[in-house]
Amino acid sequence: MENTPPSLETLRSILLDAGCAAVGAASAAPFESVRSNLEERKAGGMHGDMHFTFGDPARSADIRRSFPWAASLLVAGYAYLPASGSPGEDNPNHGRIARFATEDHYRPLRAALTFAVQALREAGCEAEMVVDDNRLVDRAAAVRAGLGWWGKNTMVLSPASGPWMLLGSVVTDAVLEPTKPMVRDCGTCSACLPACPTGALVEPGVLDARLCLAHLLQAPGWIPRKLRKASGDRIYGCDDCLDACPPGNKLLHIAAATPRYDLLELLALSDDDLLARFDHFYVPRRRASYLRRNLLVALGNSGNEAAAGPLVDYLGSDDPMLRVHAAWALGELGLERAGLEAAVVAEKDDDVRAEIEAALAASA
Ligand code: B12
Repeated sequence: MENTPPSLETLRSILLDAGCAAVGAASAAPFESVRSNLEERKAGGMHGDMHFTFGDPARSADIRRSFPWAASLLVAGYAYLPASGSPGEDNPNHGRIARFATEDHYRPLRAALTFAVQALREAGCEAEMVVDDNRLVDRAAAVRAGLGWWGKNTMVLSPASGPWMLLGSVVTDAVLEPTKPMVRDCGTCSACLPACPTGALVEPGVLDARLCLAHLLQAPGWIPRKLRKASGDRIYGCDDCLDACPPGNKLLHIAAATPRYDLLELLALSDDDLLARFDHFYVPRRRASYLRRNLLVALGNSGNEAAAGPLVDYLGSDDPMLRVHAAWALGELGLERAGLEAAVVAEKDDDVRAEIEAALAASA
């Protein structure tokens, strides 16, 4: 077995040939400010009860706690904005999915990183792929490896791909020559801050996940009533702070329009089919009801009267969360007052009843 690790140039070629847009290397030393940032966000409740990297900040900010042999991080960015593709027909019954999730863009990123892992292992090195994993804050690795800079929307922005880049790393014991971090920032631009529909970017570079639609649409539980309208036609994810970001926005002019998805058609799928249709989404405990909840809210915002029948059916659901969101949607649409009135009388759960009453008040 050969003992010289492949050079960064060799690894870069492997990753670029496999479709990555940007590659760099960095030391695997701990990320001190990341740990304190994670702890501060958590202490202030801004993590919105997420675990992920917030579960154990000391571990997520120091990759050597997971891989004691780690010397370097080889970091890659995969630009996922599609240059072509046909947008679905735009009508009020259609919803959208954030661009990172219209298909499984992590798959090609992981495939590319696997080639780099193989090259390192063939040279006798330790190498493990870490992508969207709780053991590493991917953006911190990317900034240190010179792939981009911290944007005020908290995204890592790259000169060529703006915020439209997924990130992943290979942790290795090979000592790779570090790439120079980018000396760049957003300057006076803060277009993303007012663009957030819920004001979740509370300061430049600071996101309160309790308000972030991308978080709420993938979190368990009820979507807070005051944020449901702002959720608009979203089914999963939110791109507003990326769309508004000039390095992101300029690329939208040359990209395909995002596909649209028929809300009623999706709602009619069985749990298994709905989960299979979006098997690359993060869905808590793989419960299809969280996707249904999002569809109900989008229908409430659709203005589509054809939603009335299916929504009334959901007033009789065994799942209190679905009764609540169906009632809200009917209230917003101003439809089926009689159905809502009957549901108030039948409802045994106090919290759900309060929501149905609010829906009746909204539809009055
Ligand atoms: C938890 C998580 C979320 C949460 C919280 C996001 C957040 N901002 O923290 C939720 C569910 C809301 C989310 C949403 C999205 N996510 Co996400 N998410 C993650 C995850 C798993 C961990 C992120 C994390 O640890 N955050 C912790 C906090 C502390 O980090 P931070 O907010 O980035 O904070 C940094 C800045 O504030 C900076 N900073 C501190 N002070 C200051 C001051 C200024 C002025 C500035 C500019 C910066 C700055 O330092 C902090 C770090 O120390 C990573 C995957 C991973 N394992 O890393 C993906 C990841 C960050 N997500 C990603 C994506 C694509 C998204 C979405 C775009 C998806 C979508 N379209 O719906 C949205 C974007 C929303 C947004 N503006 O962040 C990509 C980002 C790629 C990129 N180019 O940046 C990642 C890296 C996944 C991946 N492997 O590609 N995500």
